[in-house]
Amino acid sequence: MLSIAPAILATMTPPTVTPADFWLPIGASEQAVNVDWMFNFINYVCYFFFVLVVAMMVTFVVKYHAKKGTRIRTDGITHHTGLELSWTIIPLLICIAIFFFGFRGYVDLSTAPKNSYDINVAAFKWGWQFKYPNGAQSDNLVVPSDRPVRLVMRSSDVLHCCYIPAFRVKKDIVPGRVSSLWFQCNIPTGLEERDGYHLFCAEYCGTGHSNMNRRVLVLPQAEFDAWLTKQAAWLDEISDDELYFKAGPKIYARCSQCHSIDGTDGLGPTWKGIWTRITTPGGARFSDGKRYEDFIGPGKEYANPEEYIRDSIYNPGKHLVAPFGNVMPTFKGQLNDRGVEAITGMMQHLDEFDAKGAWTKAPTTPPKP
Ligand code: HEC
Ligand SMILES: [Cu+2]
Repeated sequence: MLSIAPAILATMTPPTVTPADFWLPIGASEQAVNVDWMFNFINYVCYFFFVLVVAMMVTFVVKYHAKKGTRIRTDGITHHTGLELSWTIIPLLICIAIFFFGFRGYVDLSTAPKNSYDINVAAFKWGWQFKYPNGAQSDNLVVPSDRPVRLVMRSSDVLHCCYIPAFRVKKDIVPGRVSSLWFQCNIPTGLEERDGYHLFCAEYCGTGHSNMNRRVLVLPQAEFDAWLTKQAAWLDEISDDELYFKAGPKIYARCSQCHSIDGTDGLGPTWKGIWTRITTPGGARFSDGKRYEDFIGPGKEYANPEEYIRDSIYNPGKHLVAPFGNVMPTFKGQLNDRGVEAITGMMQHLDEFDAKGAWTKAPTTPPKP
């Protein structure tokens, strides 16, 4: 008898993980328990009535079907008060229960606890930028475990939707509005990208929609704090001469959905030969008919090519490379001077990188001691 007690206790304290099953992926947030319970409740109600309705239908078809050679007319059927009351009142009670539990869950999901940790989220075509209170930024969402986290979300262009299935949270991000959602996850994942929970944009937002898949990495508070400090200063920790190959590829990951380095034009012009193109007179034309030499050079709009690249990153719409559209988002406030320096350096040394942006000069096998 005694051995059963812990098992009963375990069912009384709600678990913080619900294992994946046929319908739902693993539930890794505190909210998941309630969401899953509601989902399963509605699901079982549906099974019950499906079986009931089909069973009665089959029974009646078999029992009352017209037999060969008989022509029986039934008297007009009036009604059965008891039956009608029960098939009205029972479903009504079930619907009220679903509304009650659903509404309570909705209010809970929409009201973040006061001690939540806020992370700013910018959704854009096509990617995410996660900004932390100390100024750090990241490409995947990194959050502390064992405390509520609130995402404060804005869109810089069209409708996007932040969806983290494992946390059972999902919220539209409407341009011009601030939306928020919150969750608490108590199961750390570590910093390995493949271990993270999926984060999707769940609102079809154009050709690059699928580039918005990211991971949510959950770290215990102390590890999270350490990561945060390091993340805020990551560009400063790299020495000047290593900047273009250590920081360049990481930054390029945010440009690669539009800019290739293998010579194929995408949404934006390929970067293959970009440095030569910009610095050699007679290069590509802009939408307004101008060429690079018309505004790059001493005394002109940009004193040197570096200035032009910097301005292309901060004010992308100013000079449009033909025939491309004005679709590049500004990276003002997201890439600082050192970031621009790193990516400019990468453009000057593109022959040292492979088609995916990995630095090929890196030693592939560690030198023997
Ligand atoms: C959503 C697509 C998109 C993303 C993401 C993007 N760009 Fe662009 N970029 C464009 C387009 C389109 C153009 C051409 C039109 C223009 O000049 O604005 C362009 C032009 C440029 C130019 C001028 C190129 C030239 O040949 O003169 C530079 C430099 C540039 N981008 C840098 C970047 C950097 C650095 C990043 C990443 C940090 C980036 N872009 C991310 C779409 C993008
Ligand atoms: Cu989107």
